[in-house]
Amino acid sequence: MIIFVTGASSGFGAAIARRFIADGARVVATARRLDRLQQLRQDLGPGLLPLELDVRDRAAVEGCVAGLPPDFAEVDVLVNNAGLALGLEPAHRADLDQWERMVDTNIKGLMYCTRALLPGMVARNRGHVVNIGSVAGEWPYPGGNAYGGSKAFVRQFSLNLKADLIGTGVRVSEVEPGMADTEFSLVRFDGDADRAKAVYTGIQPLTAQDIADTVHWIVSRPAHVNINTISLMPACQAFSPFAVKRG
Ligand code: NDP
Ligand code: 8X3
Repeated sequence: MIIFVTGASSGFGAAIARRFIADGARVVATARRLDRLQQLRQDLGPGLLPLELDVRDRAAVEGCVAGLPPDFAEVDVLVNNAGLALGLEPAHRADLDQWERMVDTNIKGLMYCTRALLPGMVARNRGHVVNIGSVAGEWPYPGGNAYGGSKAFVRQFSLNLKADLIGTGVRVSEVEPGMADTEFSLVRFDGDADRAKAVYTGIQPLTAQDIADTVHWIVSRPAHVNINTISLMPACQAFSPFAVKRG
């Protein structure tokens, strides 16, 4: 089995790469930080192919997929994991550049990778697209604005992909995690390690391994079973009540 993972240099993506390599799969591990991917290759061996890729670059995505070496070319599983949240400001103060970066990465990057790899899967009558959404795509929270919007796209796009791919042997799944301790908050708060650490202080968040196990379970169901959506949160997380401003 050949797995193509975006955002494999950290967090969920790195854990997903490890999980599938442990199973004997071959993994195309992509991200912008090639040094991290090369370290992963040293740890995990030649079954992992590290490739530098910025998913926002449409031509680079197409070139990367078209140029895969024969041993890694017939991709069975695409895990669209690369993504990020930037900032937690309310919409009227948010940085429009950050909104654009989230759209370019979480939405457009995911579309580019999907569109590049799907034709091969359909032609082989075999494949699986696993998209990493978020609970933020289903439930609003203050400051979630464009991030939550981008993940709502991931949810609906995944369902619509499944509608298009009926009868092709290609499955589509979406995973919607809640709070998980990765570099997510470090990125969201622009490298402010104290602020990022505070997000997970005094709680037991999900781990990258939890998400890797979930993706692995989804992919290893029998071919006639399509897991549409999985939403998971740490036990300590729940939903907000409606906010009511009085006076
Ligand atoms: P990390 O910050 O640890 O990992 C994010 C990964 O995305 C990195 O490998 C990064 O690699 C990659 N990435 C970011 N931008 C690009 C880009 N333009 N091109 C290619 N790769 C990129 O966070 P997580 O592992 O937590 O995040 C993974 C996914 O899970 C994201 O889509 C996130 O939105 C989602 N998620 C996270 C949750 C959490 O609480 N942690 C909860 C719900 C969803 P590099 O910088 O090297 O390019
Ligand atoms: C990340 C999950 O709850 O921090 O997508 O927005 S949350």
